[in-house]
Amino acid sequence: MKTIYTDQHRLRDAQTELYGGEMVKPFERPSRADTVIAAVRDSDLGPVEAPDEFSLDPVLRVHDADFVSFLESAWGEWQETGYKGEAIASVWPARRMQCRVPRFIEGKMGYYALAAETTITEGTWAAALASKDVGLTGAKALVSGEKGVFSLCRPPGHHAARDMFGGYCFLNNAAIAAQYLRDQGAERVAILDIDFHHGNGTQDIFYERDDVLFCSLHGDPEEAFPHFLGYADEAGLGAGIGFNRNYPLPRGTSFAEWRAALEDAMGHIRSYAPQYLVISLGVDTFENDPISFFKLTTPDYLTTGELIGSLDLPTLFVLEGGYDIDEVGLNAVNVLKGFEKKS
Ligand code: OKP
Ligand code: ZN
Repeated sequence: MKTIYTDQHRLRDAQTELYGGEMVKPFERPSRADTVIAAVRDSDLGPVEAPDEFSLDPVLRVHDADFVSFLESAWGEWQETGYKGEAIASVWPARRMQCRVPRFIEGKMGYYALAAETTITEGTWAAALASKDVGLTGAKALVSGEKGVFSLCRPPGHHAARDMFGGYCFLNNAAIAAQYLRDQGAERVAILDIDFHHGNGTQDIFYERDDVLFCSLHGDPEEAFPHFLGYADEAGLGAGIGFNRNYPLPRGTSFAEWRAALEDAMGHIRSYAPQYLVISLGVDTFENDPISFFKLTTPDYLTTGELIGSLDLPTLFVLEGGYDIDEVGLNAVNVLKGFEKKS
């Protein structure tokens, strides 16, 4: 299968992440994508191609215009204040306060942020734009008849909601790609999110819709980020009832337990009979991931790819998380290899 990649991802190179009360070097760093592209090149997976450039139109199909303008101007506005550090949210419209967008950047940061760990920096917007191009180019290749494509997106996207950034995400690459597939004529698209964290942004975007099925396997929000979404009883709303499925799983979840949830989700995807499948491919389910608590091993990713391949659907893999820098490449490529073996 083709891999879509650009080194524009390097423009997202934040120096700080708020973690455990300290400012640390971000877990979501450029070397992640370096490891993944190196593993792709070392494998016999197929060619690596540069993305096409898309306008903001496909972005505005899933994100609010005011949010997109905010992302575009946030770093400039932060600099104008004279603050020395990276742009970071520190105040929120909490319970019983007003959900209005204030004028000053510090207030805007809190309005549009869903968490404080993710800063906005000089190249963040350019990198986020390039990342969505990587996703859209993969989707376009599927429309042209490719069976499987890997969009090596960075920064990731699945926490980005209609009007919120955070969890290392700015634009929701998988959601933008899925909507693009709908707009190219597909009646039904399924998104399967196998990143360790709940894809709250993707869920938010499609929650009231029956034309995009969203299934997510993740660490139980009682214990894992993003903490305030991802429970099993979130089934969708209005027309979307029954088209959102969450599989929160406990600390220490093994591959056997994770696989049972995956197969249940796959059953629902099969009955939905989508024209395309989008996989939010995070490999932070790995046993040695520094910020997660599942116990998947490197060979398990091959099996995961084979299982996904057995659905026999045109499939777009969109990279999300995975923070064990040494193994993220091999683990992600194993999913793709397993898929190719089976499909
Ligand atoms: C992004 B993606 C852990 C704090 C976690 C943010 C995690 C964002 C994950 N104690 N903070 O889904 O891989
Ligand atoms: Zn994750």
